[in-house]
Amino acid sequence: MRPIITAFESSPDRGRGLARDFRVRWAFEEVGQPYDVRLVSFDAMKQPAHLALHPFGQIPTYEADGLVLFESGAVVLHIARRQPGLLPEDEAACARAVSWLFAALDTVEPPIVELSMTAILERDEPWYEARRPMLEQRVRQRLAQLAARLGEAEWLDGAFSAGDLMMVTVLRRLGGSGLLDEHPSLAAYVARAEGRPAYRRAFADQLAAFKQSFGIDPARSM
Ligand code: GTB
Repeated sequence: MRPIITAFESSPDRGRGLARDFRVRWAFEEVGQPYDVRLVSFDAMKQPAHLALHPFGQIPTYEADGLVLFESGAVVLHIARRQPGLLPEDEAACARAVSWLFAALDTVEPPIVELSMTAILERDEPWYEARRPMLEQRVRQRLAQLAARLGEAEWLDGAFSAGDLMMVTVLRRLGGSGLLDEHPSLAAYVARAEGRPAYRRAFADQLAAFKQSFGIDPARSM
């Protein structure tokens, strides 16, 4: 059975690959696993059928061979453990790659999400201008630490891994803020990952889904 994942029917990111189904699509492409996508509306996500798959009524979900998963990190890890390509065979190197996956989700993503949600939801609040520099500073601290560890290396720990995949999807959320560009090595790291054939295939697929949902000719570029 081909795994089935869920994604936004009409993604609010307008096809920029920022919703969390993208990391799962990319993982499938890296390991060469064909998959199907079921697009769901915001309304459908809150209905019993979807809540049976995802207790919080969100995307992405994963279904295959009777197994249902939610949480993009768990899904990417599951894909990476089943097929070669995203986790090193060496046990210690594999454990380090998993550390990076968790670091992306638990240590780097939270301040980035808080900054971007503030910009979306609190821009008109009286405290916004005072709060934003503090949130930016938290992101800057993590980026400086990450850049220091990456150094001149191509990837975070040896070969490209699920840890890099997750970290890059998290860093991409900073696009347009200028914060990533303060660290040319991190900007180059993200660009390097975006150049991977698997990334490009996953990106093209989610963009085609977005265009289809808005009736845009997929052959025309945006
Ligand atoms: N921790 C969960 C995971 O990693 O899977 C978080 C899942 C999650 O936040 N899903 C979001 C969702 O379903 C979509 S990705 N939201 C609907 C809801 O909660 O009702 C988050 C997202 C949305 C939009 C953008 N964007 O427009 O740039 C980026 C990220």
